[in-house]
Amino acid sequence: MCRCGAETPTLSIEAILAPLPPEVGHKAEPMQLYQAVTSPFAVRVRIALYAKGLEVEFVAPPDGLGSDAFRAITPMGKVPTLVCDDGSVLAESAVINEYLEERCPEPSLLPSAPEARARARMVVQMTDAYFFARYLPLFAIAKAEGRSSPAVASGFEGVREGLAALERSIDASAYAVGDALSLADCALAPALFYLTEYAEAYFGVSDALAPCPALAGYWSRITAASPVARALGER
Ligand SMILES: N[C@@H](CCC(=O)N[C@@H](CS)C(=O)NCC(=O)O)C(=O)O
Repeated sequence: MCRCGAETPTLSIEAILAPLPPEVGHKAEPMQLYQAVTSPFAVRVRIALYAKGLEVEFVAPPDGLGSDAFRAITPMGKVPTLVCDDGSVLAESAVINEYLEERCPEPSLLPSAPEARARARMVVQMTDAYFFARYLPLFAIAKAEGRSSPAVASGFEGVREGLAALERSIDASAYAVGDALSLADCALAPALFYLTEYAEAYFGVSDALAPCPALAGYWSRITAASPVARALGER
């Protein structure tokens, strides 16, 4: 008799030793990722998916980004948004990647030492707070005031400061932190892609990485990592 009063079921030794059915821990239904190929935040999640060999169904936002129909699915109407196979809806690319890491820990996108794991997360957060939050608004400012405007020039100073902080935060290695692809690379590689691809055309800045030799070297190497090349190549 067990503590709840129900009778303990008897199990044969064969049943206990039998291999688990393949579906245990792996639901058959694919997760869905609302995304856009051009979004650096969706690229971030696609790098993680490809690194882990996970298949999800890619879905376009209904009626486009920010639409009422899309906001009915995800709070801010932004991509990426992941619909888990239990129906949970997850927004925010950094959170989605942390979920994928917890849900499918192998191959890991975090180093093993707690300090290195924290540094990988630090690079993700710094990329968002000190690069994307400063760089992306410049597109609207340049459109409204012109790419040579003082507002763009002073805004880009903030971008340079963010890059200098990232320069001091990454390892001198093929990867941003440690010796393997991590969540830090998922965030930083798309950021540097958007910088090197668009800064000159939109803001007249061709030398953004010149004062950052560690970032420039990193950028020249990280594109060889196949999940990064694949995700960026889809743009
Ligand atoms: N912090 C968000 C940013 C996502 C984001 O800004 N996505 C853009 C595309 S790059 C978007 O969906 N914008 C639509 C809108 O703002 O209405 C994340 O990391 O997922």
